[in-house]
Amino acid sequence: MSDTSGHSGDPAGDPTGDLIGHGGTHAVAVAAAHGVDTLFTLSGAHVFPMYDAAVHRKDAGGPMRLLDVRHEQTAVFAAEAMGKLTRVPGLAVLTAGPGVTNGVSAVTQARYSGSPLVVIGGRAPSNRWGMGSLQELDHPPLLAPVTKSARTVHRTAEIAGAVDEAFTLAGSSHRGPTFLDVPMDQLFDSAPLARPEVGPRHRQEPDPESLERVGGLLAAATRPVLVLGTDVWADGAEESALRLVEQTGIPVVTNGMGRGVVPGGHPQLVTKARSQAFGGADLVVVVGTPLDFRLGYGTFGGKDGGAGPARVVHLADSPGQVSPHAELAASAAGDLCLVLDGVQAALERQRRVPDWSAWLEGLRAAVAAAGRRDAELLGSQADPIHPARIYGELAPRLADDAVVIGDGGDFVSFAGKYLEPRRPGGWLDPGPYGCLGAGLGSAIAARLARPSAQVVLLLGDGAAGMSLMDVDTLVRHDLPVVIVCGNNSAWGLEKQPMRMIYGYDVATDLAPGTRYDEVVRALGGGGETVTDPSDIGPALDRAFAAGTPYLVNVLTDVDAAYPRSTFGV
Ligand SMILES: Cc1ncc(C[n+]2csc(CCOP(=O)(O)OP(=O)(O)O)c2C)c(N)n1
Ligand SMILES: [Mg+2]
Repeated sequence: MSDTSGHSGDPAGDPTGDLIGHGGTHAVAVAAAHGVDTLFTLSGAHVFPMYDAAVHRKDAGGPMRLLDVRHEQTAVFAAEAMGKLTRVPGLAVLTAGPGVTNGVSAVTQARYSGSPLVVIGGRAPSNRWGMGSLQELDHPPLLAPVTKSARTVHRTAEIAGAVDEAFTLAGSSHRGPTFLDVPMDQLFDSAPLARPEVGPRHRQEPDPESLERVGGLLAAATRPVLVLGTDVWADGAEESALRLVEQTGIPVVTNGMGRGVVPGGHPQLVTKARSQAFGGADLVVVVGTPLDFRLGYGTFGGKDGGAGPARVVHLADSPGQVSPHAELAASAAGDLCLVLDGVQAALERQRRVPDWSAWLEGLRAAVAAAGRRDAELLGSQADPIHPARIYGELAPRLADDAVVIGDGGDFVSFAGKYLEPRRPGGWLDPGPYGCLGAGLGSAIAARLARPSAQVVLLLGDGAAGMSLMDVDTLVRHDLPVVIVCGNNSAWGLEKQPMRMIYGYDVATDLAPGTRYDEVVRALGGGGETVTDPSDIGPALDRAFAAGTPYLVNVLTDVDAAYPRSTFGV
């Protein structure tokens, strides 16, 4: 790398004691103060000072890692995944115009998933604004609807404060993406840097009366279910949640990054019997996830011998997250550690000590029956391969701290059904925005965030086409990842619904037997194609041992559709 001496990010002392540096120096110093260790990007001159600052960083911690990718959406998906896994906002830096617009879907995904993320965009220089300089686009109006804040920083001296605000806002409940862009002339220009103080995260206190009411509802319930979602993990409330679960004996269903808070195999985890649990419940307490299509929009109950609908309680990390459309018996908002501990204390103050053991036993029997039904497909000898067989082979090979990433349609739905994480913070799915293409970015971030853990990326063959070129990034940065491609030569999750609605399908077929493993080999990784179910296990073993990015391309049965009861609308 050559030293661009005229633009060095080396902060120099000045007589006032402040550091002087270009705008990139300011932004990188503040990001580092917020705990960022990696800057995800794809090269563009508008943002060169950010790179210069990262490589020449001299303050505590040394250079910041630059992770350069092959498509800006991968940079943003990687930064989003970094935010989810580490609970420190991820940072993506995108060049002006097309760099920023290429990142918009991933920013939107972060918005819907409540992922802490900061995106810094380049911007055409202010001294040429309106004259038609290269890639001149006013980004904030495009980004505003999908971010917590989107603004332009007009002066070098304002960059540090603006970046500090962007990180604080992105990392505060309810978390999400923030965006700022800096005109090129201001980013290259120098000014004294006054470092902002990074304070501890504000923890919002929930209203005690609301918690008391939730305690009362729980004490009165005979068939309650607790749902734990992504924000339980994001708020660091996994221990509070598990304590509440184990001390009360309540049955639990998890979703999103709530998966693993109650470890797979735990006697109170009834996700495998969720339709019996939700159908038979008289009270459903939903924590840290919206009452969206994944939870029947917050309507539960009514299936237990004519019993009415269940009462619903929504506990959220912030008031704006309490779903307005559902009829709620109670709700509370605030830091979820405080909320969950507060609910437990409120329940302990109730005179009635509920006993839900019979209700739990019934659900456990349903879980066991579901497990017996699953076992058949997990061991399927079918030819072509049934996708479930892949999970029958993968599950016993996963360590407790494995990070599992899903990017695809039916293939990922099967993963959700058959894989139950044993620890929280290791499950990355697309969340309610459902954007295909996050896979390689998420895998890059997972490898960096959890250097010694298994990282397994589950890719539909359709989804593979959206980010597979970034295997090149894994290879260049020496980031080994196991990739399993469920190759049914179709956009399967669309093929089946279209057949159901019209009796035929179009635009849902992909080429049969495509050698996605050869793509990975061509990019410097390894891989193989599997057509016989008994070859899946040994292929996975080779993938875990490879020490390079390795894709196991499993040709599966296109007609083995996921048994879906909802299409999400
Ligand atoms: C960016 C984006 N484009 C389109 C869709 C619609 N979509 C949802 S699932 C799916 C099919 C995915 O196919 P594949 O990855 O091969 O998985 P399969 O369902 O075949 O297992 C499509 C096209 C989407 N969710 N996101
Ligand atoms: Mg497919």
